[in-house]
Amino acid sequence: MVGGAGPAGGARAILHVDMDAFFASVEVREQPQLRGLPVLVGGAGRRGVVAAASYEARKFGCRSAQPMAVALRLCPQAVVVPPRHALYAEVSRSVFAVFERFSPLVEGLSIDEAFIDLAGTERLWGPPRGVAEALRVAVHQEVGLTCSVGLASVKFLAKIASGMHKPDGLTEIPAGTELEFLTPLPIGELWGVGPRTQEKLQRRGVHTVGDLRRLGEAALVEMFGAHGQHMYRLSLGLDERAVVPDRAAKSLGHEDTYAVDVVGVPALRRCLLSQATRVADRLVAQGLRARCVSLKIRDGDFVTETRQITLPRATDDYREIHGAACRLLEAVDTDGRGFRLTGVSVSQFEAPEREVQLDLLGPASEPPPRSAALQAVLSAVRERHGHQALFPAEAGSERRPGTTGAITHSRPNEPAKRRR
Ligand code: TTP
Ligand code: MG
Ligand code: MG
Repeated sequence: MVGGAGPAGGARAILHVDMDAFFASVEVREQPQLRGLPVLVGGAGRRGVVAAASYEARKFGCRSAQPMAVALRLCPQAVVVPPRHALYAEVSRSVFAVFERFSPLVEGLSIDEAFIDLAGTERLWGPPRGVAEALRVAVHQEVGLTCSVGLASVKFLAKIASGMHKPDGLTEIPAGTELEFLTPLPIGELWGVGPRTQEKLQRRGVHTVGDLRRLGEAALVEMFGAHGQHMYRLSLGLDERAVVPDRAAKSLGHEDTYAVDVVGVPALRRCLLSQATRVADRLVAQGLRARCVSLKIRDGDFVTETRQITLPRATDDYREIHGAACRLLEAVDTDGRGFRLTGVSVSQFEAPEREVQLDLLGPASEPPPRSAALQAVLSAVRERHGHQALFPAEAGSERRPGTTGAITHSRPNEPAKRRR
C-alpha cells in the first residue's frame, strides 16, 4: 500500500520543514549588518509588494503579500531589500540537498518547504524526533539558516505542526494523540477549508475540528459533496496521501486559493500571469522545458475544471505559458462566476540540450529559439528587480493579498493533486 493510512495504520513519520522568513533570512545571512533589524524583501516602487518580512518586521504587522507602502507605514524604519530570486533558488537547492541526506522521500511544496517521509530511516538515523533535531542542526550549520519542523503521522498534521512554533521550532504530534490535538483547532486550520466553507460551517455552529467531527460524515457530504467527506476524514486525522519524491515528479505548477473570489477575465488573466511566471522561473532553475500546459480553475461552489494544451515545442518562457493558459481560460464559462482557485502547471518535460541536438540534426536548422535567450535575460532582470518587475503593465503587478500559494507536483498517469 502506498503511504499507509494515518494514525490507525501506525508507523508513518512525516516531517514538514519550512524555512523561517526565507528570502529575508537569506538576505540577513548575506548582509550580517541587517541581523536584528526589521527587513522587508520586495519591490520598493509605488506598486511594490512584500515578498518576505523578517520576524523583527512582523512585530509591526508586516507580512508577505502586503503592499510595500502599507508595510512601510506600519514600520517606517524597516530596511527594504530588492529580491534576488536566483540566489534564493540556489540556497533552496542547498537546503533540499541536506533534506535528501536524511531520506530519499523528499517532496518539495515550494521554494522553502518540503515533506520528508522518514519511512525506513530509523535503522540509520534512530527515532524520528532525533532525526528532526539533527536535520535542523544540519541546515543551520551547513546553510546558515533556521527552519521550523513539524513531525506527525500524516502530511496535513505535519504541515500544521511546523507552523506552530515558528521561527526555529520543532513540534511533534505523537502517534495516538492526533484526535486530541485536532479537537480544539479552528476549522480554518484544515487543508481545503477556505473562508467560504468556514462561513457555511459556522452558520451550522461548527467552529472547531471537534465540532466538525460531531456534525458527522453524512451531514458534511450533504453540504459539500466529496469535499465534505474529505474534511470529515481530516477531522479524524486521516490523510492517506503519500510523500511523492520530486525525482518522480512529472509535472510542476503553481496554484493559489483566493480569500475573495476572482471575477472577470482580466483579473483571472492577471492571476494566471503570476502563476505562469513562477512556473517559468522553476523551469529555468531546473534547466527544463515543458510541452504541455494545464489550467486548473475552481469556482465558488467548488466546481473544478482542468484543461490542457500541447504546445508545438517545449518552452520555459513565461509568456508562452501564460498565453497557453489564457487560451485555455477562453474555453471556461466565466460569465457570472467567481473563482476561488486558479493554477497553472506544465508537464512533458524536455531538457534543453536535447532540443538543441535535434535542431543540429534537422535540415538547415533555424537559429536557437529567440525566446530562450530572452527568457534568460528576463530571469536576470527579475533577479535584480524582483519577481513582479517584468509583468506587462496592463496585467498589473500586485499579488492579491490574503492568498495562499502552492507548488504542485504529480506523477505520470495520476491527475495533478491538490496540495496546500
Ligand atoms: P513562506 O514560507 O510562506 O514565508 P516565509 O518563509 O517568508 O516566512 P515563514 O517563517 O512564515 O515561513 O514563503 C517562502 C518565501 O516565498 C518567502 O520568503 C518569500 C516567497 N513568497 C512570496 O514571494 N510571496 C508570497 O506571497 C509568499 C507567501 C511568499
Ligand atoms: Mg517559510
Ligand atoms: Mg513556505
